[in-house]
Amino acid sequence: MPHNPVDLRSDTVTKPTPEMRSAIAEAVVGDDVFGDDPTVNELQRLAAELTGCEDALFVPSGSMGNEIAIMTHTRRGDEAIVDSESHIYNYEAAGPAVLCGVQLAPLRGDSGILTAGQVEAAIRPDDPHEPVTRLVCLENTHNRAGGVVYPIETMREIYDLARAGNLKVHLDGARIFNAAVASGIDVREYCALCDSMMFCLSKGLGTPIGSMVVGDRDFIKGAHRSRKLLGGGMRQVGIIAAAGIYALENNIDRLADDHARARRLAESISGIQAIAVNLDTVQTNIIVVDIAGSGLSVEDAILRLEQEGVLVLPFGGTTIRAVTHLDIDDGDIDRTIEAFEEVFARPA
Ligand code: TLP
Repeated sequence: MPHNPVDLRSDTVTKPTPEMRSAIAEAVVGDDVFGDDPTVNELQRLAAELTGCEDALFVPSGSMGNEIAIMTHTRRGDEAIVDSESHIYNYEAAGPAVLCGVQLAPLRGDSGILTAGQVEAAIRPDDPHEPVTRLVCLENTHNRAGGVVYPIETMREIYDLARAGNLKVHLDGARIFNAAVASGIDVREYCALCDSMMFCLSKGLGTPIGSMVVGDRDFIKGAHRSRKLLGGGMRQVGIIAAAGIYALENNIDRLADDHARARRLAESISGIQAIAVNLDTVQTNIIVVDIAGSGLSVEDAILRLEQEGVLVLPFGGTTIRAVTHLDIDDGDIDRTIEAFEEVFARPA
């Protein structure tokens, strides 16, 4: 293989750039469990400002951020409404049940998008036989749906309904900056339509570690306790927070390049007869490809692509996922298109 493989498995695979590494090396640090780390404090201030929230908390991962939010909003025996394709429901090792004692009520969305009507119908009556519906969790962009952007009007309808019914709304905004860049809607507008949000620094924004939880002061106070309970309090973690500040200051606008590259890749390979790409869902940096028509198993298809120098992930059923990110350039997209043609248009 002449080059390093083109790694499209996830936008989590990025390596810190020399500039980010020098921000890490120069970080001023302190013990963050004592609230003494100036770099963490600055990152939390910046995250609150960018999202229009009162306060923010630095957490080790997106999954822990979601669990912290669920734990903070709920009591044991409560129920949280989610969509059945959500990350919280599928990929967090049953964290809400195990860690929070919360039952999830999964609803089938349209490309991961729930309607206010669906949510309303799922709210439990006040009956001691039933769990208490306390929380609605939404995901923007929606990973399993292929990176689709949640329509803001639908978010508003769900938020209005939740407020009227005394429910909280948590947004899994792991890729909220992708949503904002693609839709042209400020992240503050999305955050105004939820009670808490988690976003990841370690995906499209390119840091090695870390996510943020944002919300009002009371919520963040509770989230602090939940983070401690889950073992997520960290010490001289300014060395990582420095990467987060660098990412928020430098890596948001460039997400548009990832989206343009995903679009070019999706459009090019959609011409290959043996595979199917739903171009409507390619709104950000994720491409889901159905290889059913190729006659190859997902395992074999992934192996063949790897032999051509391209790494992708199995994504359920007969699908595979490719994600563009900071470490992918135009040449990598050209190589990927060639690899797809080699594997799917010129089968051996
Ligand atoms: N997603 C990862 C995998 O876990 C699937 C990926 O490669 O896409 N919410 C959403 C919407 C996510 O996509 C992810 C990570 C998380 C939460 C969890 O973040 P981490 O991996 O930091 O725990």
